[in-house]
Amino acid sequence: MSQNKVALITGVTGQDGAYLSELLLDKGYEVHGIKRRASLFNTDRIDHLYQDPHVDHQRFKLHYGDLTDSTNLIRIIQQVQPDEIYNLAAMSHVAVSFETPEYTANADGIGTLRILEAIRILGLEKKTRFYQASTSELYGLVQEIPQKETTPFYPRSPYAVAKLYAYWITVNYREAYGMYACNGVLFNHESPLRGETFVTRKITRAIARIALGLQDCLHLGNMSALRDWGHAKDYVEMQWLMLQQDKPEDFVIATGVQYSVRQFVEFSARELGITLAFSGEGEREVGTVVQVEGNKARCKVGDVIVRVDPRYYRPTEVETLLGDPTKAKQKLGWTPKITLQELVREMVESDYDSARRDHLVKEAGFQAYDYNE
Ligand code: NDP
Ligand code: GDR
Repeated sequence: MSQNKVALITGVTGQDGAYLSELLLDKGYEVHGIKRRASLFNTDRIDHLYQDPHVDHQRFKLHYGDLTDSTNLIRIIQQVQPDEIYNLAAMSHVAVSFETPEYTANADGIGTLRILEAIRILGLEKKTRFYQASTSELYGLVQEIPQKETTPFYPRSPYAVAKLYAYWITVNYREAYGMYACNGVLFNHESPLRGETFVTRKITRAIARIALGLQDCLHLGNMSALRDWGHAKDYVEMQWLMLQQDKPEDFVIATGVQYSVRQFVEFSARELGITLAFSGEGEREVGTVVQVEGNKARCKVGDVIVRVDPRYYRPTEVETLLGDPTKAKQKLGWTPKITLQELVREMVESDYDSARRDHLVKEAGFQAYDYNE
C-alpha cells in the first residue's frame, strides 16, 4: 500500500484516466487531475469519484489545464509537487488525427515535452516519476510479428508520428537528465467507458441499439483490421506498476491474442442472441442476420445490419497489431485478467442497458438521442 503519495494525471476525464484515478485512490494516493474547460460538463467518467471541494482532506482534486499551455502545466506541477505524473492526455483518435494533424502534433507530441520540461524547470527531476502513454500505433506498418520492445517503429498516421516524438523525448529526458521516465507501449484497450467513436464501443453500442429497434444498421470501415484488444482496467494497473520499479524501463502491454474487427462484431451480436453471416467483399461486404435466439433482440432473419462505408477508411491503415508482453510478464509479474469474451460481454451489457433507457424514453414519446457515428 503506497500511502500519501501524490499523483497528477493528465487526461483524467478519459477512459484510462477514470480507471487509473480509481486505482490510485484505492491505493491511498492523493490524486490530482487536469481537465480541459468545455462548454458542457465533461466529467461523466469520474463523477463517481468527485469529492466536495469545500470539505477537508479531499483526495481527488481537479485543475483546469491543457497540454498546449506550458505556463499552465508549470503552475499546476509546481502547486501539486507530484511524486508521479501519468501523461494520458492526447487527441487519441487515429482517424481524426488526419483531420487535425497540427493540433495532434502540438498536444500529443510537444505536450509531452512541455511536461518533461516543467519537471526540469521546477527542479523535480529526482522527485517526480513520469509515465508516458505510448502506443502500439508506433509499429504501424509492422516490421515483425508479434511486436515487442525491440521491434522497429513505422508510424502510419499524424497521431502515431506525434506519439513517436513523445516516445523518444521521454527516452531522451531519461538518458540526459537521469529522470525516472518511462513509456508504456500499450496495445488497444477497451471498456464500457471507451469513447463511442472507437471501433469496439461503436460496435457494442450499435448492436445494442439495433437489437432494440433504435438503429437499423452499423456502418464500419475496414473490418479485416486485426487488433490485440485488452481491458482498460487491467492496463492501468500496468501504468502504475511501471512507476514502482527500481529503474525506469519501457514495456509493451498486450494480451498476445489477435482478432479482426469483423470477429468483434460477431462476438458482440452473439451476446444478444444474434448470429451473423458475412458476405461480399470490400465495400460490398454486408453482415446479415441468420439466426435470432432468446428475447433480447427484435431483428429478424434476413435483416442486413452491418454494412461497409468507405468514409471510415483511413488514408494509411494499420492492418495488423499483435503484442508480445513477455517482458512485462517477467519483470512486472503481470498477466491480463480479463478475456476478450468477458470484455465484449461487459461492453454489450452496459450498452444494452443504455439502449433500454433510450428505448423507454422513446416509448414515452420523447425524442431519443440518435447520433450514430
Ligand atoms: P481518451 O480519448 O478516452 O482520453 C483522452 C484524454 O485526454 C481526455 O481526458 C481528454 O479530455 C484529454 N485531452 C485531449 N486533448 C487534451 C489537451 N490538449 N489537453 C489536456 N487534455 C487533453 O483516451 P484513452 O483514455 O483511451 O487513452 C489514454 C492515453 O493512452 C492517450 O494518450 C492515448 O493516446 C493512449 N493510448 C490509448 C490506448 C487505448 O487503446 N485506449 C492504447 C495506447 C495508447 P476531454 O475528455 O476533454 O476530451
Ligand atoms: P485504433 O482504434 O485506430 O487502433 O487506435 P479504433 O478503434 O479507432 O480502430 C481500430 C481498427 O478498426 C478499424 N475500423 C474502424 N475504426 C473506427 N474508429 N470506426 C469505424 O467505423 C471502423 N471500421 C473499421 C480501424 O480502421 C482500425 O483498423 C486506438 C486508439 O485508442 C489510439 O489512441 C491507441 O493509441 C491505439 O488504439 C492503440
